[in-house]
Amino acid sequence: MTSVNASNWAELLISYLGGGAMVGNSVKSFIAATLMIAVALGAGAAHGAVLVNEHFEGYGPTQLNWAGSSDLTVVRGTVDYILEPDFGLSTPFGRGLVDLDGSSGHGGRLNTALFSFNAGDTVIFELDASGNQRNGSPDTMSYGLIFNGLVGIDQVIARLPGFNFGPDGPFLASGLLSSVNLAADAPWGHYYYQFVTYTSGSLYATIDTGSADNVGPLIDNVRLRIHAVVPEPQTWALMITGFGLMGVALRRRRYMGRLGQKAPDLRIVRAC
Ligand SMILES: [Ca+2]
Ligand SMILES: [Ca+2]
Repeated sequence: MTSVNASNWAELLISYLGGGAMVGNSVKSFIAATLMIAVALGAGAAHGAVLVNEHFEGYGPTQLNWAGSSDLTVVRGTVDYILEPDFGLSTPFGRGLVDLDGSSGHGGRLNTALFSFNAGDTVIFELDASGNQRNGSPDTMSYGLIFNGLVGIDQVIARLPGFNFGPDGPFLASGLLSSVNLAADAPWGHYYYQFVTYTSGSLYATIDTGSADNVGPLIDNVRLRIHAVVPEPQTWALMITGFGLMGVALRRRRYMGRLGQKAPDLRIVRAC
């Protein structure tokens, strides 16, 4: 079973690392404007990037106290790389998986590298995880993203077995972390975060466990993506038209002002 306290989920999202704060409605319009400007300035930078796509395949036989991969570095404790069916463990995704609690009595933590993002980017972090499959005691697993200071995020979605959050926001947050308690027989499930940034910054993803008996949660399919916002061609046409009309309106207003007359509305200006 996955144990999550729904009532304080939002609180967990925005303040787990401290310093989080809700953004008031009055600021939302400013945020929207900032996002719009960011989108406009982002022209030509259209791209999407899969930064981490680790399925734990192709690393050979089982390696206890594994050194990690180029995408996921062991930064604390140890993890085991498992090639099924060793130890009776299995994954529905290929044959390779990772036991977050290695063979040293110190559960492991895996981090990705640090990646930068721009305002308006969409960030998606996800992984699959199961209980330890060895009739051991339940294990905690924490996973999420750590920011380089306070970052503005919006449209936050969090999905995990039996629980859905969002989309909600905006929030100022220094990270998004979830901690779940996985029973030994908890089946493979999907753990997912998605949000849009409205400030630039950098982040890394982290996965760890509090397990310390060499029998920990199992993980597979760790993915991190950051997609730049790419306005559709018709959106660009609309924005350019909008800017053009604003210019016309301003010029018209100045002209009419000199004549001492009330400026007409935009629709009349267009008719000129
Ligand atoms: Ca795999
Ligand atoms: Ca182990």
